[in-house]
Amino acid sequence: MADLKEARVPDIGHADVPVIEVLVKAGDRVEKEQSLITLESDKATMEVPAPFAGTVKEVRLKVGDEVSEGAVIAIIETDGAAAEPAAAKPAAAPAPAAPAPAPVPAPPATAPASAEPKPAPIAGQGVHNAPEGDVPPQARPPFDANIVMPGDAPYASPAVRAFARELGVDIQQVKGSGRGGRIQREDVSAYVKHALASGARPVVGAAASVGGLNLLPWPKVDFAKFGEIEERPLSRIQKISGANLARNWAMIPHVTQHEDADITEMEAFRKQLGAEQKSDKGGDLKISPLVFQIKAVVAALKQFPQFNASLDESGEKLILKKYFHIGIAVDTPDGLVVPVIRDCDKKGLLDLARDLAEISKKARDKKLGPAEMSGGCFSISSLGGIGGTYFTPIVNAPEVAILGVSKSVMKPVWNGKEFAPRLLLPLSLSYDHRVIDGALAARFASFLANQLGDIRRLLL
Ligand code: CAO
Repeated sequence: MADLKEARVPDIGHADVPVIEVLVKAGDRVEKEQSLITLESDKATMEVPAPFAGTVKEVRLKVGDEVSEGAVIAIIETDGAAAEPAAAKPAAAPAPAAPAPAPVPAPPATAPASAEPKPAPIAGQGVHNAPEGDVPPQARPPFDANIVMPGDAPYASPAVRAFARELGVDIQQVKGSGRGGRIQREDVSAYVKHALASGARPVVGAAASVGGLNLLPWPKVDFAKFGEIEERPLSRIQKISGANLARNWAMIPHVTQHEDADITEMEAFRKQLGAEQKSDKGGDLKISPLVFQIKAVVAALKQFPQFNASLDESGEKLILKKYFHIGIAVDTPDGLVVPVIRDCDKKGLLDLARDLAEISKKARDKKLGPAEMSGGCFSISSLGGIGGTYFTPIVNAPEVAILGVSKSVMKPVWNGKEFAPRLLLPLSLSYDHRVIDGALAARFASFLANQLGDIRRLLL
């Protein structure tokens, strides 16, 4: 048998919240969870869903009304006992996501809150909208509109959201021109027009077939609530490199191949060369292990040209490079920069040592120009002077691979007869798996280790 029931405003965490949209009218058929009204607090827009299915008999609110918990939104004639077993037999039914609403006539509005049946919590436009599942009502934390609908989530009516969904547009990317930044239908159209005109693809949601990560908004936390804090703005370099790193990490399917190079002989030669530079030439040219790594990388790039390549913008073509410019990650007080040493194939170890000293100094003195940081084919990130074993360097797009170098360690290595002390250099080769297969990466890493293990090979 059909029943008349009140749909009420749930606990929204605020009082006197304005109604900005009424989404149903008398005579409408509504399904459970279908939005009835939209409320707009000073921080968020929230839709209030129907706690049960049925036919709207009367709408009790209008746009502009200010409501608090318990306000009657509408009278709904439910589909009858068969369709709503939880409402008819609350005690026997499994714990419902929302307790059954009161049949008309409802308890007086002055009744204590605890005696009031509470309607379902409101839906937060799909953001942080955790499924309620079988959580019993008493176990649920009190509703917090700021958690369900974070303040920086965009304001948009369901109709505008539906329009954006239809076009495959991620509403998070659209800038609202309405009151308080509210997104209008025209804003969605303008976003699409702009994206098409600029040749870029609109950022679309996960449901659509192309692009877009549809990520949750960044958590907004008032850290000061938990203890003392200090705010420090990011440097310009950190902001720029951060944005690049985030894009590269998100867009490139990374795999990291690890390898150890036996650099015992190389290191002896490097020390000898360094000492000669000091005594014979009276200079202070430092022979860093990095210059050997640059030479070995160039040899490996020649052997495996797919590593000396970039994907074009369409992602459908590989550009193979015939030059050998190597980027070196340099740690500066303001953040990470990657100057490029050009034509490394044409330079000897001493030339590279001079270039490395020059770019490191320029980087730390903030004297690098944009030209000195462009055109790289492959990057090396060395943490060898600091410590650690292996790590996962992030590919420096549009390059397709990067070599991470950690601190060399003396280890016992079995030589077929006995364990001998050998200096091992941990290598971490990250690569773009769209371009490079695992087998090729393993060959590249192994080739690299052989070059460093026997530096005579660098002459070949
Ligand atoms: N194993 C053991 N020792 C190493 C080593 C290695 N793999 N690499 C360098 N060293 C030694 C050097 O020989 C030097 O020893 P001495 O003081 O006895 O000469 C010492 O460590 C310090 O080296 P360094 O780091 O100052 O110089 P470098 O030429 O090796 O490196 C540069 C130059 C610019 C790469 C480095 O200074 C730097 O900035 N590294 C950090 C890069 C970085 O931050 N990468 C992370 C990117 S992701 O955030």
